[in-house]
Amino acid sequence: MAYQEHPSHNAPDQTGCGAFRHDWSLPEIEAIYSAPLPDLIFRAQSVHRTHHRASEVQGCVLLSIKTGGCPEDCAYCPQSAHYKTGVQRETLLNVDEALTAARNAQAQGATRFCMGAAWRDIPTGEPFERVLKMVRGVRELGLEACCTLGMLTQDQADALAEAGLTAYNHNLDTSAEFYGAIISTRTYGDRLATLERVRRAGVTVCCGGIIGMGESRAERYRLLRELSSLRPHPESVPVNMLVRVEGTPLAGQRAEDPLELVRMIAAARILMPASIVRLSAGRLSLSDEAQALCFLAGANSIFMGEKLLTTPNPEANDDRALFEKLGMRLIAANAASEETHA
Ligand code: SAM
Ligand code: DTB
Ligand code: SF4
Repeated sequence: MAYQEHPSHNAPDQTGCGAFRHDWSLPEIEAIYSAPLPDLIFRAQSVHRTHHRASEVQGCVLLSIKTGGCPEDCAYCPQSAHYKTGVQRETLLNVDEALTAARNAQAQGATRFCMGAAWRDIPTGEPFERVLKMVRGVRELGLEACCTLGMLTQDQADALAEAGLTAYNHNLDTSAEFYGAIISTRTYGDRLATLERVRRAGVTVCCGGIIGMGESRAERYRLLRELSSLRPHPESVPVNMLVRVEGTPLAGQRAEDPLELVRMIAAARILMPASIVRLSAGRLSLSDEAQALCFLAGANSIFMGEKLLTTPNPEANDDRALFEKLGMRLIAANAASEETHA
């Protein structure tokens, strides 16, 4: 039987009471995540093809607009001021620098431009006004604009919405239970409160996590339950594999099995059918075959370009060759902005 492809690649559950479930139980999530791999992939593909075009991937490019010196102590992060990682502290970029990078991203085929700042929370005054100008400029280019700037107030969320921000990235990273082992300078509740403000402002939510930090599968089930209980589901769900950076407390973690990443992506796809699932940090440590499995599992977005925020990412040529080999393509610009505001 030929699977029907959904005309809209992402039709978010805007009401929160649509066809999508927000009450997945831990035993159900465990059964999905730990199913025999062929069964898991088949189920993920079936869901994927109902809501997305299976051979298309959204290209996003990241830019660190304010690097290093972050007061938070996230154990995975090279930008935390608590660790000596060699990342130099820099001031906020100017608007022209950001927009030049956005134009380059567009020329590379990206349809979303994501700007990240190593802030605990967004400062007020000129720096925030500058970020708003960046957002307006990115939108004027015809790109989706995403920001990840730490915690924000309702007024800041509303101002970002007003500037045309498409999405705000704010990850839960792991389960509430494991959170304290990774971050001590803020709580899970702080994170959820920011997500709530983003939602209330009418900006779409980009929220996911990291695997490979020493968490058990049970912690991943809890993260997946948390993400899928958000109403509506986050429109995009980044799944990162830990990039082990020298100087961070997690530098000595053992390398995660790529098949765990495949399972995590497949489970996210099944639990949150219409969301964009982004194969995020960690691609450099994956073979072409492992990345292909991630796409089979339902990943339909990647970060392109040689750099994530501070760590390396596959070269543009390598990604081009990979897509060619897989017969897959980037979502074209005019089809990409269907991630509507909720
Ligand atoms: N300061 C903001 C915040 O924490 O929301 C934005 C920037 S922060 C770098 C964005 C996300 O990048 C984190 O939530 C985390 O999921 C991911 N990240 C950071 N360092 C990572 C690493 N070494 N490996 C994988 N993901 C990482
Ligand atoms: C996300 O979930 N992953 C991206 C993006 N959102 C901001 C960031 C990955 C950062 C990896 C470490 C670095 O390059 O500094
Ligand atoms: Fe700061 Fe974000 Fe890095 Fe945490 S993840 S240290 S909040 S930049």
